[in-house]
Amino acid sequence: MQGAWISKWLCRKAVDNLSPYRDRRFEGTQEEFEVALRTSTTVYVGNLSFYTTEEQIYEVFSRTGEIKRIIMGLDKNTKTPCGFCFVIYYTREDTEDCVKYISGTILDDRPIRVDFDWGFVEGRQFGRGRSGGQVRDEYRTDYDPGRGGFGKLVQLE
Ligand code: GTA
Repeated sequence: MQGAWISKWLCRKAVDNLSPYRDRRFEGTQEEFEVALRTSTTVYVGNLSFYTTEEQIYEVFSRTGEIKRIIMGLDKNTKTPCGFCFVIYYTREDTEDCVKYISGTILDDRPIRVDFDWGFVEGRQFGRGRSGGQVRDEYRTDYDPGRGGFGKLVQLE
């Protein structure tokens, strides 16, 4: 009994190390989410400039392996890039190398964040913020010229 609890705790720790992010729209159980994170060949890339192109992303991310697909994150209203994307590799090994070696790389003067992801499904490419962009851009209080100036809520004040 105690062994089962310890192995569950160790499993949770491993996922904590994989990603602190939990997608509230993932429809499966926590266990299914954890399996997906551990086996998927998709990464989420955050803190991108709105001006970074798919070609630039291709150039950087193909350093750790052959890329199957890139999906740019878009403002759901304007359909323009809003600072994130998904990159899908062919193999898990390339996916892990990507998180290990590319996260923190400077692209368009900003450190990008690469995170394991549970897998792309249609609709996930759109920002979930009320204004159409990413949620985090609504609460941002700094001025960030690469990500639309002030955060959306500050702009509305
Ligand atoms: N794998 O880290 C990630 C990640 N993020 C941040 C977004 N996605 C991610 N995927 C992985 N790892 O498909 C994916 C989403 C979706 C797409 C766009 O990108 O699964 P989003 O960024 O617009 O919306 O998603 P999401 O993910 O629902 O936003 P979330 O996580 O609730 O909030 C993001 C951040 O906003 C928080 O971490 C916090 O910094 C800030 N924030 C949210 N609410 C508040 C608040 N009330 N006050 C202050 N800050 C807040």
